[in-house]
Amino acid sequence: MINLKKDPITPEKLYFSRRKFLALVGSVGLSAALAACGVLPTPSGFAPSATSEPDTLTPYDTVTHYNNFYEFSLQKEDVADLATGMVTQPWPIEISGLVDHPQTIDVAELMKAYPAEERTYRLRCVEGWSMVIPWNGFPLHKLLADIGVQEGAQYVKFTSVNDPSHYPGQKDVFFPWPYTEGLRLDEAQHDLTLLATGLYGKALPPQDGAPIRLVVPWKYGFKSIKSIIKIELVTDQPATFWNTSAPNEYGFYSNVNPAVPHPRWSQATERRIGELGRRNTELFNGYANEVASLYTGMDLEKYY
Ligand SMILES: Nc1nc2c(c(=O)[nH]1)N[C@H]1C(S)=C(S)[C@@H](COP(=O)(O)O)O[C@H]1N2
Ligand SMILES: [Mo]
Repeated sequence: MINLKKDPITPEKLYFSRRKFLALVGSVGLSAALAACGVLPTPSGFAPSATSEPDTLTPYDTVTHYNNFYEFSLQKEDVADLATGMVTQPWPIEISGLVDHPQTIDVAELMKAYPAEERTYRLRCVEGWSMVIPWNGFPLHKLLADIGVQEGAQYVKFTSVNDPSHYPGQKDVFFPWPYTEGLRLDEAQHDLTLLATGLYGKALPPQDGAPIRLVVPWKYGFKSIKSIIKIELVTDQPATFWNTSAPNEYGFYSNVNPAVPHPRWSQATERRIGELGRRNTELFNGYANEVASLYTGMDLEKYY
């Protein structure tokens, strides 16, 4: 466990050597990857050579220079530069709606209340690429428990920054700013659902959603909303940025599912950034053991 306050700068090397150690003693990640390559069908047609390499961390430099953050730019390589100088302190977050203790609290206070854990997650973008990122943060359920979720709350709605004078991408009137996202309450309460405040043991860089962003590893990357300013407990399924922009392309659930193609792209395979071939995409991004029970009896093609 990494406490960001005590250890703000942990060299990447430490993570790589620790990773190697975990692999030697048989980490969950490694055994899961090996099991998967035993059961996956042989890639057909469009998949040149789906690799079954175990997960390795995506280098820090890649994680911080290949970003989707439309508030800044649609160009992934441009976001890091444009986000330099983003002011992330102070950063009050409004927590409201159907809660016992509505309040506005600064991220610094949240970080004191909930010491950061290290969680390495695969991130699968709907565009067909993926990364493996060591996040630091705390599970959302801890905050929800303390804030007191009231009877009747069924969804959690998240809202990002909203200020076209600071975020040039917000001048693009095509999009329904601010960026919003939502989770069903049980998804929000799942232990995998993280509020991330760091990566690689360092404070979250602006381009990755400083100072606090969501990470929901079994869903497409766009559910992992960056630079959150509001968390609301609501009764009705909230409108989301992508579902509002293109409802036929982006559903509310957005669970990673190789069997349900996006209208413009197959989702069967993915390119792990830094690798040559393509990998087979796994149902729920490989987290089925943990989350499949949330969707028992649901038609995943209808609720895409
Ligand atoms: N506010 C906001 N959050 C966002 C986005 C965005 O444009 N704005 N892009 C999403 C998409 S499409 C992806 S794939 C991930 C990318 O996170 P990363 O740049 O840290 O890898 O952030 C998600 N969160
Ligand atoms: Mo994405």
